[in-house]
Amino acid sequence: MSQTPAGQDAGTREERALAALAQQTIELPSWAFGNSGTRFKVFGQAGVPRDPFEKIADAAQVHRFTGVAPRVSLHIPWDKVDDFDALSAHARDLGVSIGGINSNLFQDDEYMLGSLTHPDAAVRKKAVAHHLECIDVMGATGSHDLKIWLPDGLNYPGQDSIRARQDRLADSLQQIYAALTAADPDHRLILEYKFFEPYFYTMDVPDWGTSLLHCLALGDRAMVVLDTGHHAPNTNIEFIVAQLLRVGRLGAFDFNSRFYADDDLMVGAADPFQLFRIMHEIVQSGALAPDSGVNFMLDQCHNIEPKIPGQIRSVMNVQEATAKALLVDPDALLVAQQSGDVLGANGLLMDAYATDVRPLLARLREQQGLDPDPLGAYARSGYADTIVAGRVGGAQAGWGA
Ligand code: LRH
Ligand code: MN
Ligand code: MN
Repeated sequence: MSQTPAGQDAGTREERALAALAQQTIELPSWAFGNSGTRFKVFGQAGVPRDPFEKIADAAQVHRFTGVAPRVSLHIPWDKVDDFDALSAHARDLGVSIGGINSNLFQDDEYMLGSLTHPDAAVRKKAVAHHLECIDVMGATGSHDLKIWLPDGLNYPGQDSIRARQDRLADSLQQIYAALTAADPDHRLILEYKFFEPYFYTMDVPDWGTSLLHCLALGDRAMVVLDTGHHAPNTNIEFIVAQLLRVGRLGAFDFNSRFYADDDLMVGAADPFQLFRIMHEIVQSGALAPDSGVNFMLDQCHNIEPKIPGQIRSVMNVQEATAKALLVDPDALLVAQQSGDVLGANGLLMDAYATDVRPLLARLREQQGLDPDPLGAYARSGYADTIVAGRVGGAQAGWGA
């Protein structure tokens, strides 16, 4: 066992890391299991789910082989079913549960000029009513989080009043929040931001500051969602993480990775070092604890890679970044930081990042009675052949469905 100068014993740190990793959970998006693509082409894959029941069955496979993905987020109306009680019972039977409920404000013709911010009160009313429906789905499925991504925005200066749209948004959100907390005071409204797309002059919730201001006005059950693909290039995302954790308003992540825009690629694929830096802030703030209120969700689309292995790989990438962050020696880091040891402090992070944590994660899986190689175990299970043989005419993830 190695010993760092002022810090914990490395062996002890590994044991603590294992204990923390055993508690970590990652939520999967139902839409990752359907066909998806770019606006140029959707490549259909054999065996993809034909309905929400089959999406949950596939998500349960990710949990079966990783042991850390016990919840599935739904997107309404993509995952609308006649009987949500039956859907959640189906999830339970497969060893998973329903996570966040995502509303959808980007597919109706009436929303061309906005939804919760639309100048016409009748359109805003329709958008608010959709959330009341989502709140009912939460009741039926046992979900705690209503997740809102607002696709509203403007393409041209002068097109509408930026300020009036904020006022309308505040009013619409207030109505939704009141209904949500009346249904259950513990339920949360989590508000996602995105700096561009589908509008390009301005979005109505373009950044974490705007999201936070609305959350602060709503109340303490309103939190910010940070989608890692929703920032301008080179944005220091871990700074935002630290800032939101400081004020107790980081509700959830939508993890994915990007090279250019909102690419929705597998998390940790484009920039594993960024993911490590984010997880370092999480670990330092104690936000990895299951009761911290931070929900670690994936929001990805597997356009060319197989869906279930794509999700397994993503879960493993989050686990690897987390494990590395847990190996940073907090005591030695504090000493280095307080004594102005710039290189020493940075070196502690880089040493942790350079550690091969795959053996540690293999140990974790063995402790949990799992195969140490989730991707290999899934491939050997024969599940992929079963769904290819059994399902014909799979559904699209969302757009164009
Ligand atoms: C928007 C977004 C949001 C949606 C999802 C499908 O870009 O990140 O979270 O709900 O994609
Ligand atoms: Mn998202
Ligand atoms: Mn997105």
